[in-house]
Amino acid sequence: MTAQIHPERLRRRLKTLGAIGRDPSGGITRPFGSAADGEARRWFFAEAADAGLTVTVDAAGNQWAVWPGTAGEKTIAAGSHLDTVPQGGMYDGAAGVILALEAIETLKEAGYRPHHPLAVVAFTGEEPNPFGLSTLGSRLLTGKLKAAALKNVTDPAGRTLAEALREVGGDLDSADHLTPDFLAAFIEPHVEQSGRLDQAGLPLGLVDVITGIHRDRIVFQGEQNHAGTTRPEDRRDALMAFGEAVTAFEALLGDGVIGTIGQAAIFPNAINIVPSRVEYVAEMRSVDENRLAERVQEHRERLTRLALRRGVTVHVTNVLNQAPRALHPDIHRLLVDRLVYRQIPVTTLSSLAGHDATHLADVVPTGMLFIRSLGGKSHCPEESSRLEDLALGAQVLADALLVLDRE
Ligand code: HGY
Ligand code: MN
Ligand code: MN
Ligand code: MN
Repeated sequence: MTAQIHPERLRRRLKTLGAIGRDPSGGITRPFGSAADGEARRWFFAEAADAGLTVTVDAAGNQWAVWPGTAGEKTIAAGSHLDTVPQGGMYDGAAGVILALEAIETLKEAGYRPHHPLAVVAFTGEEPNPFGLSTLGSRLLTGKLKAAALKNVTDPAGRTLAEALREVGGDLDSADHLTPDFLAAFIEPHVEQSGRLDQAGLPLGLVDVITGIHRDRIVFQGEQNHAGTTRPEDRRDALMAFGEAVTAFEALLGDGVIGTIGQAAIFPNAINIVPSRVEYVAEMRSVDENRLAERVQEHRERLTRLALRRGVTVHVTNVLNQAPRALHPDIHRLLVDRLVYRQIPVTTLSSLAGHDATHLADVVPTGMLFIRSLGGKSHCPEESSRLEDLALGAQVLADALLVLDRE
């Protein structure tokens, strides 16, 4: 039985989904809770219904498009996320959902009769969003986030997370009853988001470990004062403290630890006032859990010392502390076999991007299939992958689902 992938259907879906939330500069902005996210969700359900799948939303707003099995076994799922970063590209997340849809649809068209239910999943809010909770849907599904602790979460406009979930068919109140126990396996196809496959001239790759991610929200609190009349020795300048902190942060990176400060705000942000407060998020990532913990600790100690010296206060709140996650060897071996079967050279990479697969991997046999990112660019409008690589990825995924279903 061979399922024939339809590259033109892939192209059409990538194009139509890629138009949702795209602005004239070409960047796509589709955070969870936005109108564009809602439009992408409706788009997915329409495409899945066209493919003859049964579509549902769970309490976390995760979307499931299911092809019922014949033997009532546990579900084999594949997918990713539809939401994006601000000014993002059209492949991060979207490609994984579209490839999963294509793989299952071609199996269906080939007349295959699945033993297990086969499902496409689009997880809620994988990216950081106005509610400050990334990988929201996969963490609620697997109990890594407890709904009861999220009752007072709002976006900056004051809209509650509960309302935003209700609007997409979820229900925060019952999200704590979610369980991944109905899943037999999960495979997340995803663009690589770095340049290793492109440099190696390979269309696809596998993943053995997903990076740990540690995010601290940091506030320097100094004293607002006049930019001209306040003597240097009287200043408690939050911005100068921030500047020194950035240099100290950068000095801690390297040797397997990568870090970013991508978001910062200055208060009151006026050209002739000594800044009283700076709020920002410092993020470190590594596949080495101990090394990551050491650098985080050292970073926090340096912040305390420099704040003291500068007469400002520093407040650190941890917003994410995600350990590195190894993926399942059986799923990895299955994907290796399917790449060999398709005569595609096998390479296995670590992922320094975070994924929903991280949260599935300790409760369900989980694997990831990387598709080459041209020039290694991602989280930007220039993100790009070749249709033929994506079609090959869908083909390998369809092959893998077939083998998994027959186990
Ligand atoms: O941040 C990440 O690595 C992912 O794109 N959410
Ligand atoms: Mn991303
Ligand atoms: Mn992603
Ligand atoms: Mn079985």
